[in-house]
Amino acid sequence: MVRCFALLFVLGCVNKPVCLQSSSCGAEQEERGAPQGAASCGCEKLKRDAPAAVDPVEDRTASVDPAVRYSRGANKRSSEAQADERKVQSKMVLISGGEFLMGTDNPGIPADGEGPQRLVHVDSFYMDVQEVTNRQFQSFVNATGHVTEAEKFGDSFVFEGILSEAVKNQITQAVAAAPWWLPVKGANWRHPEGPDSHITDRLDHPVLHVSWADAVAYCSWANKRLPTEAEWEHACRGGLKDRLYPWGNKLNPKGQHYANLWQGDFPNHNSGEDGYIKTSPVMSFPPNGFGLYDMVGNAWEWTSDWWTVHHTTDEQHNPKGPTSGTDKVKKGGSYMCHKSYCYRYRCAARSQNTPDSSASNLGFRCVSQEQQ
Ligand SMILES: *[C@@H]1O[C@H](CO)[C@@H](O)[C@H](O)[C@H]1NC(C)=O
Ligand SMILES: [Ca+2]
Ligand SMILES: [Ca+2]
Repeated sequence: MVRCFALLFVLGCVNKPVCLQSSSCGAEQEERGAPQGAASCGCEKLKRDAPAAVDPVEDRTASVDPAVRYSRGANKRSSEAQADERKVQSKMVLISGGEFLMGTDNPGIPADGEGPQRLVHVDSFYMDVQEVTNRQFQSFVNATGHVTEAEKFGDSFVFEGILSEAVKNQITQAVAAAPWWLPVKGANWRHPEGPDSHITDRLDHPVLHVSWADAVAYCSWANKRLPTEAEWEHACRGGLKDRLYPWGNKLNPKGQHYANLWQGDFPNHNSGEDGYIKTSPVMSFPPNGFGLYDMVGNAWEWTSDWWTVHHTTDEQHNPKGPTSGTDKVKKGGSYMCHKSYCYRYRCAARSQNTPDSSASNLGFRCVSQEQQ
């Protein structure tokens, strides 16, 4: 039976939460009882089916702490292989700690909990200058045999506008309220638009279709970790105070594009004025003041924080977000973001997905406390 996409998906790129309900899911939902959140259409999540949908034998990441499973020590590899892996790892830069103003008092999307603006202190850390690429993720998978959640589930969400006709024609589950997101069988990091696509011509693009756990597993293997939201936002701001974007307040200073976003009429027409209608090779746009590339645009980036829209104005030191939750925070927006639908390519902007979500516009980068 076709696995039902239980319904809820955060359009990372839609101002108003929209319920994505698979039209073919009705019968199955009823068998399983009321679908969570459907009544309120609280559709902030791309929500997978119950974990039972995953073969427990295959679900290796769930039972073993990824930090143990994928630590360098746990994987016996030749020093030559390890040297090769280091070569493909991202360069990191030191992000000096200190106080910064997190969030904004002029929220572009108030419902996202962008405010209030608050004083936050973060300690120094190192950050990947780039989003983790397909090549880097491949080197991790080669070394560890990691199987991503999208591969285990057998499908992932892909933006309709980048699918081939052949793949589109095979999709029977129409998504009612936001037809541009389609659950595609066989879509995963190796096949970003489904079985007839591949990554050999985009090894330097951000890896996509990775769940939160996949991202954590990669960073742990590399002796790194995901950034907290506060670290990510401090890094995004690049030393500027109270600005919208990593480079300032103007979207296109001097007519130049500073990020891979959407130009045109979402979701029907992407003019690709910035050079890319899908992802771009990492580091194709100018870095911010800290030397970080693609902090906004290209791929959304997972952070380690659980999602909440309520923030204290008391000064925080190294805040890590709530201790539990249902969704993880993602930052930065993607190549699908346009002001009309997804004004989320700002440092203060934020969105969320369930940790097992994966999609054709969601990736990550890692940080570490020590220099690698
Ligand atoms: C991973 O393994 C495949 C198959 O051996 C190889 O072609 C590829 O170059 C490897 N990738 C990396 C990044 O080491
Ligand atoms: Ca673009
Ligand atoms: Ca990004």
